[in-house]
Amino acid sequence: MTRGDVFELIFQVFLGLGTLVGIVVVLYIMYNAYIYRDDEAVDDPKADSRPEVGELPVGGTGGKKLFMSFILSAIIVISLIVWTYGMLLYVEDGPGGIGQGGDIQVQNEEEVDQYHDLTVRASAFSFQYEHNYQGEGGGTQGNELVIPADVPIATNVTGTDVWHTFGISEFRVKADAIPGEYENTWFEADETGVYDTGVQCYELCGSGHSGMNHDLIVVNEELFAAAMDAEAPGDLYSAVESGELSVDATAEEFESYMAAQQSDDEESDGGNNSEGDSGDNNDEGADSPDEGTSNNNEQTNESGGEN
Ligand SMILES: [Cu+2]
Repeated sequence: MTRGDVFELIFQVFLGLGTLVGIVVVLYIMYNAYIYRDDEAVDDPKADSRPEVGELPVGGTGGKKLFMSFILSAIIVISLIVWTYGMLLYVEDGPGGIGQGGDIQVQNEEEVDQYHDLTVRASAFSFQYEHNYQGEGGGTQGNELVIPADVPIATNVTGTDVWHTFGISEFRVKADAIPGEYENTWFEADETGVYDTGVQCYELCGSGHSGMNHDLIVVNEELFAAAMDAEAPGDLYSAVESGELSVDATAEEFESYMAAQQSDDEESDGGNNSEGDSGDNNDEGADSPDEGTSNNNEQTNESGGEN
């Protein structure tokens, strides 16, 4: 159950019970208003039980109804409190306790490793994030956060300069990023997709605060595992962000994307110079090939000099 599911359920239960209690109370009021109505034409069927001004209405049965309504309300309210509190504890602890009860502590990175298969350490600093995937295949990412769907993710949040707050409103998670403190929490994404400005800073932290929001990419578990195996969550992020891979792509599609990327890199490394040269020569060399060549050399020299 995701954090969103919990809050949705709490909302539904309160709405349902509130509606039910409201209907019962309103109907009972209307019923009483009808049978105790002031009408000469009808006999007063409740003459004996009609309450007097200043008296506690006993309903003719020694206060039984009053007592019952009090007990019933108490049962409803107390069970709501107990149940809701339990649900909120689940929100803090997470499935299997990976949320660590929202503990705030000072700890080192080795301890973070032990939490769960996937722990993301989010470090906020003015005015960026650094996302560190703990565990096998992990590594450090910049602002780019890509996660698998339907996997509870342990999150450990800290800050390195001023106070920030790491938050993903879509998945109802928020944790303060305070220098020297590590706040544990968790969240789970139930749907794949690209969430525009999904990761935001929720603490006014300085002039760059409004720019501290970044897309969150949620992919299927298989695709994410493939990216972790290749130690390339960053490549997966940019592949999805640029539209070259869908969030529901398969591991094979990711592998062929990576292979294509690599051969592209090799091609551009090896072929850039010759391509560039021939292009320039064709354009400029139509009138006078010598001029074109000398221009090229000048440009090369200039840029070399600047560097
Ligand atoms: Cu901020």
